[in-house]
Amino acid sequence: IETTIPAQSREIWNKHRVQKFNTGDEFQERFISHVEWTLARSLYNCDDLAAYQATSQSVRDNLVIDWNKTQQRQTARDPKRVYYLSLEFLMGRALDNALINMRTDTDVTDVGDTDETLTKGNTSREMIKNAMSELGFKLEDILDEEPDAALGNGGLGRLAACFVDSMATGNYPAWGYGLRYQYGIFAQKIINGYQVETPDYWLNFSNPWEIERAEIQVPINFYGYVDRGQNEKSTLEPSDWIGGERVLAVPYDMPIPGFKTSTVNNLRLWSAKPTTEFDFKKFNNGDYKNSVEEQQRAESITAVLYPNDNFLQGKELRLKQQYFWCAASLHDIVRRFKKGKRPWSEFPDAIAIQINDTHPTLAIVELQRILVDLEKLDWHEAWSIVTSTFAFTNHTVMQEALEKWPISLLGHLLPRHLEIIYDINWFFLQDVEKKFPRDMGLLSRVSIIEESSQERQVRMAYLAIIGSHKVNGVAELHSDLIKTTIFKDFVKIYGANKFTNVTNGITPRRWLKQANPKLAQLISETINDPEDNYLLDMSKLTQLSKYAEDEKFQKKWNDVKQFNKQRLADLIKKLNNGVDIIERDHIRNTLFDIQVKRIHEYKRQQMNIFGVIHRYLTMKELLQSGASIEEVSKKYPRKVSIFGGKSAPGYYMAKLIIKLINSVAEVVNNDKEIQDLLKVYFIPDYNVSKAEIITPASDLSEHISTAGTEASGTSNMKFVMNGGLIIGTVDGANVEITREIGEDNIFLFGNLAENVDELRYKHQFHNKGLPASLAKVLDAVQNGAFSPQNHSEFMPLIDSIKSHGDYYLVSDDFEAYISTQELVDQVYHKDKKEWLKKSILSVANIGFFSSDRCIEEYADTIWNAEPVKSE
Ligand code: NBG
Repeated sequence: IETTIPAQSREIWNKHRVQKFNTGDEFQERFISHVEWTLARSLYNCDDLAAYQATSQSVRDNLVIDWNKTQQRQTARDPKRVYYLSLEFLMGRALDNALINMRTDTDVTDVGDTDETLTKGNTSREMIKNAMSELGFKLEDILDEEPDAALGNGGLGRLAACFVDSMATGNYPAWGYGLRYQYGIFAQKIINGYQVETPDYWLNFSNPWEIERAEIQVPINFYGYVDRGQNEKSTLEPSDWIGGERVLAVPYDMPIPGFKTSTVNNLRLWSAKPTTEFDFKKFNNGDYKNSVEEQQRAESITAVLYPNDNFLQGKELRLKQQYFWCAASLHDIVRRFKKGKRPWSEFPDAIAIQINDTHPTLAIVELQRILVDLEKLDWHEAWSIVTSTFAFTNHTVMQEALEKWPISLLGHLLPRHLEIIYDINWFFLQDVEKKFPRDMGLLSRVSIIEESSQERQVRMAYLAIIGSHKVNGVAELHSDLIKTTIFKDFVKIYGANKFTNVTNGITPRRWLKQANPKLAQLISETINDPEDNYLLDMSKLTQLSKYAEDEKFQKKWNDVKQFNKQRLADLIKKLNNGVDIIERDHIRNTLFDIQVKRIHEYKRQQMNIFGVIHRYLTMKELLQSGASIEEVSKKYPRKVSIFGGKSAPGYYMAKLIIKLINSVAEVVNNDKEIQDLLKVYFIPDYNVSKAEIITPASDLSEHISTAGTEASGTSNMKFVMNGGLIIGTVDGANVEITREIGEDNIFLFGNLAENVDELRYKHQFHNKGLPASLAKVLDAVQNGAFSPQNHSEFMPLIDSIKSHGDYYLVSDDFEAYISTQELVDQVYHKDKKEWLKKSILSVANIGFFSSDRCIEEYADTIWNAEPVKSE
């Protein structure tokens, strides 16, 4: 590798080469030096926050050494590189994960001549825990000081975070590219039962996990016009995009350590800065204040994450974010490619770019612009390079989430890009016309430009398909659905091979080892894997099957669950102003029923809370008809219904669902008559670090979306990996989870995706009436049972079912839901052994859902990329 350091100086560099800390003692030395030098503190004023900072800095030092080596190795070997473009990376906390993944030099127990190097399961983390305790700190408290990096909304962003973990673990030369929002997803407060949003200024205490690359400044342009020259040259020729606004993109790098490997990859997040260019015109006009203000506005581009999940809010600033990030990332990618001095035709052999949903679709247009306008390649040659480089993942079939941008907005912000989009469309439609002559309907259906709406719009998903060589969905059902519904015409045009499936996965390092250390320990003991190699090969978990009915093992398994339920009860107590929701002695025989995810009508938290209300009303009826509390408890044994999740700030119905949950909790939790048989709790501010406590504590979790609406879901995988059972619909990845763990081990119910259209149609044109169970619930709600001050408060939730066509089919699935819940109660309380067997068998067979498997599939079938191993 090239360097500007003269040969004779290199010896000195080598002599003073930095080194990792490898022992607890060395860690302590490093820690103290960071307390003194980095934080300018000392023994006399080192609190938990400072200790967190100093620990993170020290761990980061180790990671940076491997980070540098990884980058040097990749530069030297020049393998095909993968770039994962995602507008969201919901990383959560970094320190504990780094402690689990990090390798010290002494962790290497067997280097040999194979590629495999092994580390002991717990060494780094245990070592640091002890070293910290000698320094006077408790590791758990220190870990708790870290704010979540919450640069995402939900599943899509968390998937990207799991993917970077797996790409590093699999030694792929792969970088993530995203935005460094100053404000992540808002923090949720619950005030009088309502969601209130407060800003998440996560960079408040500086971020030890990022490395600012202030020396890299990529200029990004907006607005202006295209100069077509004197003789009005064609838009297919190299064109000049002139004038407009200019901002700088500055990268911040986050090291991403793989597990049991020295590979440390990079997550590069861009931040917007004003240019230092001097605007003479403004200055001469005496408009100094305005020119400063304009410059300051630059920073607003990366100020805030848009807080919508599965919903497009077509704001100009959002489009600006998208272009800013795509242009900066491509500039970086192209610069790196050009260093290799390879011909342009080899670009797709050197680089694969995965676009996470349609948010990065402008990257396709930007690469075409770079190749045609700046590198002067012929249009068609350029386009063939572009389409061989990109691949596109679709994450939803829901109309309101599919991105469309008005022509006027796009053309104003990015005049040259709009021209390029028109030309891409023109050539595409010509091809279609050749293949399917005179099919005007088809042409207008597949055109990138939608003409039918009032404003002409650019359909980003179509542009993404046309600009990519592969398109994938995120679970089998979803990938089938996109081929038969929203992208049907494109299957006709391109053939089915362009479309594929890669079922989502999750990283078992964070979601098993880190979130559930007790279960991880039991597993590694049981399958005799003290070095935790099963976390790399989850098929090893099948060895648990043989203990599924072993009473001693079941007891240990149950003890772990009890511990985790206790841990969640502690968290809830803390969040609930020190008041217990579930009495301590009752935790053991209380079923923890959990639904945590974004609040969305299609995810049907409303059905869950209606189910809770149904249970409550029926319990009260039984009591009124003279039954004793013991008799009631036979039918409805102890249960706590736990909810959590954020609503988009502008999503009225979702916010009303949150309010209803809290109002029901208020009534139910204070009803002495039902004693402690039923409790309801809404956990405020659900996020990644809370999920790590919540997930391991479930007996049952709910994944009950209307069939055909949840593309995959990933929390379903997390819950099962932690020994919880699922109540769910035949939707998203639930289908494959069932296939893997066996249909005896999951509680499925409800209508199938194939029947949804017909059911919706019936609601529109025939009044089907409500099942009695649901009618009872809705009457109670309507009569103010949970809103005595304002009986009509929850009317919109009732109307959506009764009067507006019940789009999410709550009335169609309600009875099956209720009876399946009753079945759950029976198994849980009457046949604990059966329950534990199901739980053990589920974990034994969940290996397929490791994100390592996903990444391998992407690498083999889409990227054509190989790992780069260290030795
Ligand atoms: C979400 C889906 C989930 C899926 C994640 C990750 C969007 C647009 N889609 O079902 O709703 O698990 O993507 O693929 O956020």
